[in-house]
Amino acid sequence: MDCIFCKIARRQLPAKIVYEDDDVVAFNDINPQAPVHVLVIPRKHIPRVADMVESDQQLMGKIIYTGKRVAEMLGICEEGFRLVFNNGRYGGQHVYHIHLHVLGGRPMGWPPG
Ligand code: DGP
Repeated sequence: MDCIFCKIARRQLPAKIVYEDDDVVAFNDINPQAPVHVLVIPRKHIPRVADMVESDQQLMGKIIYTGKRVAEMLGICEEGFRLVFNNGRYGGQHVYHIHLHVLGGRPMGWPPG
């Protein structure tokens, strides 16, 4: 699979991995938008939220739970943090392997751009 996030998950491309298990991998974003900016991905290649199937529900719940655990590990849980899934072109998605952005360490504005 010629996908950069699949390659990071297989350790064929370098990344600063902060957590991994049999299902998910969490690593620092290469272009951080906040003091903490981690991406949580499933090892399974799912391109977009729009491509999820019913049987992906538990895995995607684990992605969110991992985001919360990463926020705890990196000390941003109490102040607050943001979880984002960009989906498709208008949603601002650039890498077509589903990923959860975990952003924190500064106050976030709303609405997003
Ligand atoms: P999105 O726009 O939602 O598809 O976010 C993709 C994110 O992936 C973006 O914040 C930058 C990050 N990114 C892209 N390529 C790499 C890479 O090779 N390594 C790492 N660590 N992050 C990457």
